[in-house]
Amino acid sequence: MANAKEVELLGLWVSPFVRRVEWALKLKGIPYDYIEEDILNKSPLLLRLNPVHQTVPVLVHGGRVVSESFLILEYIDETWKHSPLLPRDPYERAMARFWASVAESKVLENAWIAMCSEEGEEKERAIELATEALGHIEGVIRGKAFFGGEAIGYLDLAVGWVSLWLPVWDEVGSMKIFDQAKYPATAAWTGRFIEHPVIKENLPPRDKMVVYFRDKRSRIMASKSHA
Ligand SMILES: N[C@@H](CCC(=O)N[C@@H](CS)C(=O)NCC(=O)O)C(=O)O
Repeated sequence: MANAKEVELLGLWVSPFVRRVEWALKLKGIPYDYIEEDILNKSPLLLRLNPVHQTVPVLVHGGRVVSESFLILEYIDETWKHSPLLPRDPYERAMARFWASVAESKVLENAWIAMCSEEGEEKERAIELATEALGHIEGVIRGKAFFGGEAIGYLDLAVGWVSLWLPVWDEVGSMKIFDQAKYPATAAWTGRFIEHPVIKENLPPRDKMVVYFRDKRSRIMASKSHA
């Protein structure tokens, strides 16, 4: 087991990418030091540790640096093997990675685009792509407690943002990608996910999130209209 000095995480309180790494560390009981970043004024430390993407999360373990949240989850799972996140079966592992990447590239990215777009064709198209992909995710969770089976696993952590961030983005973007009536299995799963004690204690406050994303949206809209 690592001691606290061994593991450091550079993060941002409101980031879904950072939270999934924190959830993994907490589920495995790995102590870590958390360093909050100001992504509008990035620290020399962040720029030095993650010069390629300059994004959080960044995990530092015994002086070695890993960036990109999905790669960090894999690194954590391979380094601390107890309470495994990824399934053992190679096919199941491939499927967990496949659906994580679908959720990220189709649901998350399009939900973000939709939230940050004015009413119109671009927004409609993004909503369509996100909802279509969410429909596929609904098929994956149907009949299961968690994507990982009986316990939270890699795919639960990957899709975890749907439980809180997506409803907030829907509110801020005046849209309804996550229609609970349309995706009842996903809705039931978000209820279970959010009630898990580790997750429940490690969620940002919803009201602060709304303020943060409203501001973020305005800034992005303003920069688009000046482009
Ligand atoms: N694909 C990355 C995305 C990370 C990301 O976009 N992080 C945001 C915070 S939510 C960030 O650091 N943004 C700073 C920037 O883009 O300049 C991951 O999964 O780690």
